[in-house]
Amino acid sequence: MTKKEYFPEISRITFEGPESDNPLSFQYYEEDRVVAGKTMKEHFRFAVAYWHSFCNVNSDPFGIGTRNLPWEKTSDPIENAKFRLDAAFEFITKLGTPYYCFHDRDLSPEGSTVAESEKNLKEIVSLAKQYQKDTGVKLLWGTANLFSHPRYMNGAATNPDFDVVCHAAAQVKAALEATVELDGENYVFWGGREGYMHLFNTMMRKELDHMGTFLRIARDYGRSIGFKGTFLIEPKPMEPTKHQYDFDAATVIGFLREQDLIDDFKLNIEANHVTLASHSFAHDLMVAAEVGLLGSIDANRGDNQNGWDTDYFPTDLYDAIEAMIILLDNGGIAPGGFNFDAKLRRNSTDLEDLFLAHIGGMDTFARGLLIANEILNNSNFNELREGRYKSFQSGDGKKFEDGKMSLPDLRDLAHKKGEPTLKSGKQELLENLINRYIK
Ligand code: XLS
Ligand code: CA
Ligand code: CA
Repeated sequence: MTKKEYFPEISRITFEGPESDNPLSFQYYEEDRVVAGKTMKEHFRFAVAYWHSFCNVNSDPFGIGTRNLPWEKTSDPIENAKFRLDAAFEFITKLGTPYYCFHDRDLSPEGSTVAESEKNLKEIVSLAKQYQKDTGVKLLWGTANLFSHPRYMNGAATNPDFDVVCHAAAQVKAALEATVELDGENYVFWGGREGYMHLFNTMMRKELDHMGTFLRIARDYGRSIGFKGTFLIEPKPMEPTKHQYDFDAATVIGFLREQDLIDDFKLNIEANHVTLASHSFAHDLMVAAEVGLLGSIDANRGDNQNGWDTDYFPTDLYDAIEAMIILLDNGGIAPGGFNFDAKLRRNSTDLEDLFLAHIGGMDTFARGLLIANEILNNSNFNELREGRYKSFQSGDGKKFEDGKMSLPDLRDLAHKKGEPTLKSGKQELLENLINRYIK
């Protein structure tokens, strides 16, 4: 019996180059092309997000779903979970991303008890394991959905009710086991509803300490069952709570240091979360990369007009070039990757739209990589930046960097040297440089 296909009109998406007018082909993403010493496949380690791609029906607070999911065929949630898995692996192999990511509840339904939820997850995980084996698709990261169920309305690890913290732990335990079983390379903690809606019913210090304790015991359990990958925290400043504790990269790095988590955790930077925090995507990438904590990327985009968490597919070439300059400087993203945490618009209702959206995202980053590599190799981009700090390379500047100068020493130098000459920051030159390399 031939297997039912969910996307029968679409075959494996291939590279056809920039001249092609076939929307179901790659113009820039050529998985085996070597750029800066690595193939494109290795640079990006692209992943499909299970939740937006296979669970989301395009509903919004103003209306029910518009997207028909042909794999939701029965009223039995476990049977549907199996059809969904089948559709997911068909989609991922036709698109050609090497990875996928999931929440526990995307894969399998919550049961009426903890044990039943665990059983449901195990059943689907064993099928997923077989699909991974058959297709070569791998798990970039797993996570637990600690925000949809009503019990988490006041948070999970930071919930003021200990009974809820226990349920969160049960879910994380099972999700870690699923991730290990599927050879997941990372495990993500996005702070769901860890934050507050009002400061005056919240003991913020206590909640932050509970979160630290929770993460330490989760880490210890993960390590004890053989998880060797990176734990990731995904910053977000607001939504669903008015203030999320993992506000932005700088806040999370401070928290990891304070809570003794810095050796096991890195950051998963989502573009749209960073812009929600009033930074640019490049800003948080750089904050994390400069201290060796850039772990993975959720590739998507907000909307300049309103700043919401719109989760658009990423199609902004400037953003991609800036990101890829930082990524190349960082020596890559592995064992993290680029996960398309992005969703179709409410009025994108054709089955092929999911392909078009991912192709656009992959091509945008591939093109960004090619341009970033040209800029770094052929322009004076790095000299311009580093040259501004040349006064610290030797002499008194170097002594200052090494912590060998006092405040009076500096005062005496200021007096002796007189007024400094003004040195241009060359911003316009740098901005023009990026445009000049977009061919
Ligand atoms: C929501 C987050 C979420 C995490 C995984 O805003 O982006 O999808 O990536 O829980
Ligand atoms: Ca995300
Ligand atoms: Ca988001």
